[in-house]
Amino acid sequence: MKIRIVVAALAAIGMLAASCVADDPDPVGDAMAAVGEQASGASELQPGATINFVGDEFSFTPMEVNAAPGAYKATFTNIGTVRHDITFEDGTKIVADPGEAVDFDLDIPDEGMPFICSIPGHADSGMVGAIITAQTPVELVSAQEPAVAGFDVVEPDPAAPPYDLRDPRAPQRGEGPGITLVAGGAPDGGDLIDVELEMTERLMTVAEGYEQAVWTFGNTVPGPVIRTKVGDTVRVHLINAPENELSHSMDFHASQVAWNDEMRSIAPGEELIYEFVTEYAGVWMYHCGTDPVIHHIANGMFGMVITEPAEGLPPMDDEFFIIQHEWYTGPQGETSSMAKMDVAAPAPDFVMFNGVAFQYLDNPIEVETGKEIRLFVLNVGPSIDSSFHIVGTIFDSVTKEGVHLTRGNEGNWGSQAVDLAPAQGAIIELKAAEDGLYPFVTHAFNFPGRGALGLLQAGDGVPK
Ligand SMILES: [Cu+2]
Repeated sequence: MKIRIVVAALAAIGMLAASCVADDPDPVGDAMAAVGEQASGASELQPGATINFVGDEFSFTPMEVNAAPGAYKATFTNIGTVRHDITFEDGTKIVADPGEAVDFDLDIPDEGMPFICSIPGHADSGMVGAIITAQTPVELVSAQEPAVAGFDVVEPDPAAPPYDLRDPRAPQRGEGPGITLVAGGAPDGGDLIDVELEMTERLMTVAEGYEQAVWTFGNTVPGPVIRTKVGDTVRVHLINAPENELSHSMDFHASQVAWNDEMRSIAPGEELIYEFVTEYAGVWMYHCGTDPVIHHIANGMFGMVITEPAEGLPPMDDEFFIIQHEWYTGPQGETSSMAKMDVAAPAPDFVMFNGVAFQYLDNPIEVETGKEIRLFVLNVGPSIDSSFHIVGTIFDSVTKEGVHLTRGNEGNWGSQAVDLAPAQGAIIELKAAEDGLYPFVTHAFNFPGRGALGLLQAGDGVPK
């Protein structure tokens, strides 16, 4: 039932018409009609028949096929907007891009067999099914129901590679990997920030002893910080690496563009140009918006755009960026757990700054005593609020989501913690009053012990 509603809704807004094969005027209708015929035929399919499977975000139709053991023809049609596969227990794996229908041979064993979409997150989101025969054991049939029990504990692996420390210094405008500032190079005569951004899938140590299969912008988690000024044109050449397994996309919160144009998903090997003019100042999130969005964000596909006012921010010696996010640990060497992150009350295994739990506790960020420093802080979630606080300091200048607390204001008001819901950002200024250590945390205090704890070190870190 669910699939029909989703298909009808997508067809109504024209998405499927735009993304499906051009030479079939009604690919969705045709695929669904084939499935419908199958369902209305004999209750148990016989060898030699053709079995039609349809996949989309995120289900198979049918979820259950009753068939006698034997050899069949089969077709897998992807009517969704991202790549899917149908993978059977015997190892048969058929991949179909959006709008594609793939014919294949299928041997059904005596006891039947389950099938899933093997793309990370897709089975957890509902892409599971089974071929049932008369001999299928009852416990295997019931095993198709999604598990609701607790999650497995993932043990640390002493052999996991050490993590790569992320340099927290904020880049200057036009600075960073793949980023070029072309003065006067924009179509409107303004400055152009040119960004070459490849989306990759790789292994990364996200906490000591925990190596995960992450998805990235620019091969790092978080992706590169892109710094601009109001009025700049940002031209991003987005590449989905050909060796990747998944479709990906980009959503710049700093931009105002149509969701189904620049933000569309692209398959491995595809590229697109995402161009926008930065009209508003702020600390903006960017992220992959491909379904399931929560998994693509949580598995590493996020980053920060800093847009300064047209006249620029007052210069400051020390500027850093801090991005808070959650990690829902999957098995060692695999992606984060979609099942863990997608519950109503999520319990992340780690909450961390700039991609790795505790990295700035192990490697304190050095600042100068008594000098004002500037932090660009962003919470990318995907689901949990941050209360950003630095022990032993008071924030005297805060610009959060367009609201400004000014240093030296009448009454001398200050700020102790900046509340950032997922996708909110702020510029925070403060100073370390004396030599020593200043821990920074989210003041939601169940999380510093899970990784959201770093240190600012003023002077040599030793109080005088
Ligand atoms: Cu993605």
